Amino acid sequence: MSAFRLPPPVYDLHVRIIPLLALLPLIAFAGDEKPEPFEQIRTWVPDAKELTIKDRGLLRGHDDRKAFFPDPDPWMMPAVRRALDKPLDVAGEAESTARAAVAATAPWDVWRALKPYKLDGGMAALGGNAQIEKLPDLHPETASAIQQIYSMAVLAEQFVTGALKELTEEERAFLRANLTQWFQRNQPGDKERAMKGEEDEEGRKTLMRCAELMRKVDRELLRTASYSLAVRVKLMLPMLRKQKDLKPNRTVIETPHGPVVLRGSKGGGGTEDALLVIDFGGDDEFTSAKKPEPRPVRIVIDLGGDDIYLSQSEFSWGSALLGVSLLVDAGGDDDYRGGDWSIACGLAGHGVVWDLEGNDRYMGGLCTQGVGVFGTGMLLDCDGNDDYHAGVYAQGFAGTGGIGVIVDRTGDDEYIAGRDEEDIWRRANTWITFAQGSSYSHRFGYIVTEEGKPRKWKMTGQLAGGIGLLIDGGGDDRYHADVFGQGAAYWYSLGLLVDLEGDDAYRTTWYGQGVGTHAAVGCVVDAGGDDRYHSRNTSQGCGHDFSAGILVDRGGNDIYRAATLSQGAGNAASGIGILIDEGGDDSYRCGNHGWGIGRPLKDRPELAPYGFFIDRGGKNTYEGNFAARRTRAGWKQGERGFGSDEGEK
Ligand SMILES: [Ca+2]
Ligand SMILES: [Ca+2]
Ligand SMILES: [Ca+2]
Ligand SMILES: [Ca+2]
Repeated sequence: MSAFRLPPPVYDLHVRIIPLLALLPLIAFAGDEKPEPFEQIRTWVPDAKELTIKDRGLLRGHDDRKAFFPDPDPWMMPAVRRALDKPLDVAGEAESTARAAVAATAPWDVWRALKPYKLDGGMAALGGNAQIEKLPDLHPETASAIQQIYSMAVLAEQFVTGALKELTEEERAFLRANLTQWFQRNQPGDKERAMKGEEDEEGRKTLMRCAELMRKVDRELLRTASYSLAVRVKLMLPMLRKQKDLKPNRTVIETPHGPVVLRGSKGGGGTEDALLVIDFGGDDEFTSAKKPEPRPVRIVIDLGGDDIYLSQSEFSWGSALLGVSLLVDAGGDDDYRGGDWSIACGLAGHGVVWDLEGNDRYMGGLCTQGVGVFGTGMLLDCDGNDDYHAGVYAQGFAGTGGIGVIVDRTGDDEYIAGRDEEDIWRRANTWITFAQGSSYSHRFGYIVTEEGKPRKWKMTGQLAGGIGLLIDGGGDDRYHADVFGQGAAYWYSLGLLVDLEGDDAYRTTWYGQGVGTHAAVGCVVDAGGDDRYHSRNTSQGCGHDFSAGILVDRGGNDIYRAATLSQGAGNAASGIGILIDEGGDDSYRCGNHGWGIGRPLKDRPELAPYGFFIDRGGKNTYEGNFAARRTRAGWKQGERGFGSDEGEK
């Protein structure tokens, strides 16, 4: 299928280029008490309705509203709806959630920390009494732990079977064959066909049928399967470690539910396609099968050593399609070499990677490293300086009905995404990334041309998106994405990046660093350190078209660089853009349309956008077209652009 996945450029260019607006001085503060930054915004715009995306004409203009927007939309995540209702609350909730998440040392605690975002339901089950008939000679506690993990795996398999029981064989096969079309690379000719007004109708119908079928899946039961496994394995880790070394380097025990593989402490290679793999140490190479069995449950536990995890197939290494998968690596510097749909990826299922120690390297292509669609993908890295490299739709990314999350607790980490999917819509040599706390979903349709020129996007259907989170605790980190990344969301989605400490560097090109586009909310919170933010366009606290984009930096001497429509910019109908810097000596450069500006659409003036810029102190410098016009008391650009800088002048 060749799908026109990405937004056409015409919609973005629909914005009227407005002349430089008169900048009026504004009396900002009445007393000595400084209100909280978001309170400050509320004093600027006392009408709460103006500061919500909801009820502001969002769905007007669509010919067949009921067909496209079922009410209630079964795939609208409650937290996405809440963010669109109250965008000013998003940053605070993201930060407190992140603080709880980095305090977590195991997946269950991360799920609990993510409570504000996750769907209700699902629990950790206690039961399960299946036994492996013949275990080799092991420390008695280790043998008991293996039995308990096995019995939980069998129970989890029953949960998965129960979750899918309303689907016929044909429907299951359809989902299995087609769900990965949810996100795929553009095909040659896609853009040309879209420009000619040809819709990929078959692609739309396939995805809509998948979404229909997914409504028959008991996703609460799938969550229960995943939670139960994670809790059981965590409890059993100390007992597994009682077996200090294991001599036979490979023992395979066949069970009615698939092979159980015990790997010795010497290290070595091996292709694995099992229900349960436990490695007792040594430097190992784990290779996924080229054509693995479609197992509903997979568990891999590595107790130590520097390991390589090699993907030869989709849904390998803590990744699942219509099932659950858990990879626990308890020690060593590990090298995860994933492909597409691998490494902590859940598609209509749950995929979890829990790495406890060491400096690790994660590599992958599309849909990798904390990706959830109709389920969750969680990558919890507890320690070390880690490198994350991916192509597209990755690193804390979600699609319809999903949550995708990376929680990296500490260390100097590097997150790099790109050079995989060329951005055919904007400019050559830029890359679609949708990574590092981002979410995206489908707005199907085609481009309508008039006199040979693209004019508008004709929508033929839609599916709401999910919630993508990247949460990083301590350390000096580097974030590098390109087009759509770093707290970026598109179409009824929420994208969040929270970095709690250290001197960090952020780089994107377009739609990055706290950006929402077309009915979505994106937010970055950096809670400390001297940081650098580089982007070009529609970034750094920018809300475009019924969206909010928020960038909050809580302190340190920071550098902000952008070309246009950034640093507190609202664009098109009902966009809300917010940049808040709470202290330090900062340097701002924005060529155009920044520092608190709302750029309205010519034909929808009643849905005017807002832009807010607040710097709470320090000695700040500005470069850009508006540099000379700021005043100590604050400033205003047009009717709906507000700025203030309380620092030294
Ligand atoms: Ca290891
Ligand atoms: Ca780390
Ligand atoms: Ca950091
Ligand atoms: Ca900072």
